[in-house]
Amino acid sequence: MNAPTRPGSQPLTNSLEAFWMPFTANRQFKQTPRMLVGAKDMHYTTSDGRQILDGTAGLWCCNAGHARPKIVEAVQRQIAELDYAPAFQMGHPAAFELASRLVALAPDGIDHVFYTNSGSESVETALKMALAYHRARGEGSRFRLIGRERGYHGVNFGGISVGGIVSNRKMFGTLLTGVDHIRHTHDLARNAFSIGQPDHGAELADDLERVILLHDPSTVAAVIVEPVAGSTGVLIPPKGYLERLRAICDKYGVLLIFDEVITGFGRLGQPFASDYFGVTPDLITTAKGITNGVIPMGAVFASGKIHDAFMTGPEHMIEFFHGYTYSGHPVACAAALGTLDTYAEEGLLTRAGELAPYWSAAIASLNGLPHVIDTRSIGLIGAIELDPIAGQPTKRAFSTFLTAFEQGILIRTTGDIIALSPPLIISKAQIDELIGKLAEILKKAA
Ligand code: PXG
Repeated sequence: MNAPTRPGSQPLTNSLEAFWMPFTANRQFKQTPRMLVGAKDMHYTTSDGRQILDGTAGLWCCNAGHARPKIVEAVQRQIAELDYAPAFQMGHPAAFELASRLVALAPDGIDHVFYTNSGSESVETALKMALAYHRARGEGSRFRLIGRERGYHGVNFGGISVGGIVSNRKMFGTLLTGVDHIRHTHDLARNAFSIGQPDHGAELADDLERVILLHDPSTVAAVIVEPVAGSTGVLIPPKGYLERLRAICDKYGVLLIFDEVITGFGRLGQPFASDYFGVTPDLITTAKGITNGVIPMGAVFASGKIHDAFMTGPEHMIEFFHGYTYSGHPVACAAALGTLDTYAEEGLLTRAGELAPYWSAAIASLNGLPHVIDTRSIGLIGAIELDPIAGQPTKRAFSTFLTAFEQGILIRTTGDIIALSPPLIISKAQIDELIGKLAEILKKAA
């Protein structure tokens, strides 16, 4: 066994060395670790006993806040009763109950659920479903997948191939073949300081038509977009844009996939962004808020049209050669059921809509502070875009994150953009505290 050591030192019982941390500046973190040891409702507790106001719902996942009793109890009960059940050719009741409840929440026409364990797996699953759907219908020539610049669809090979974040792609070889990208919609010159959907840019959807025609529609299987792009720094779709994507997909028989890993489960004030924007895709990828982040789980929601295309051939045959050991894990299902109960009892799937005017005004109050080149908001999502320090991109936002953490608020940064997505239980007083502290930090920033 390797005893954890640093060169030249005694074995450490609690070294930070061994854990290679995900999406983290490992060396910076290990010099000045930020350790969380507890969480309740709107707050984290740090290892030095401080309370941190959660402005990000963990990583966009704890929509009902932390350590909520219904979810804790559901998980405890399930783990004692049925800890694991094989997912292939076997079932357990909670998986079916949950699927029925999820489908009841989904937009009309979306009536089946396929379980995964994360957003990344939901994306891979949806892309594979799209390809296999066309092939099952005898249109196997539709093999191309289309993503969008600046899109984030997790970190697996399909997801980074259709994704459009350069640093997530450039180190990893040739990726999937047969992928193309449409333009992103971020346009500060025309849309800076918008509240809600920006006015300009619906015509950018026509780029989808250009790409489809370039490759010929007969080769195109699906396009995947985030209705509101999160990880890339909160890009809100211009008015009319998503409707136009839908129309172009319909015209050419291309499937539309909405990646709702962050927008699903109430972030915009409706169960799904599809409801909020009134645009129904063929497939919806979800994760995060499905279990309030408590147990890893994701789900792909599919329309009847897609599901039914697979239900042909001999009945004893597997229809879709795909799935995970932990698809529909009993403990994850229990967490999800407890989560849906909590959302329903507290009206959380629509609460972001009630808070949105107050929230947007709070975000817009940051306009005019030093280095703020844009603020934007929709539902209970906000972004503050900062002018990068010349020659040192990302540094200004990251310093703001570090100071914010010292001062008791948790924010997220991507590039030089601060993204906020608090739990949906946040109070107006807590919004004031979050944005007030952030304003003070921005005022003092160099
Ligand atoms: N799709 C979208 C739209 C996402 O936002 C994923 C897929 C991947 O999910 P998993 O569960 O595989 O991580 C995501 C994840 C951030 C941030 O700070 C966002 C995500 C993850 C971590 C941080 O914006 N989104």
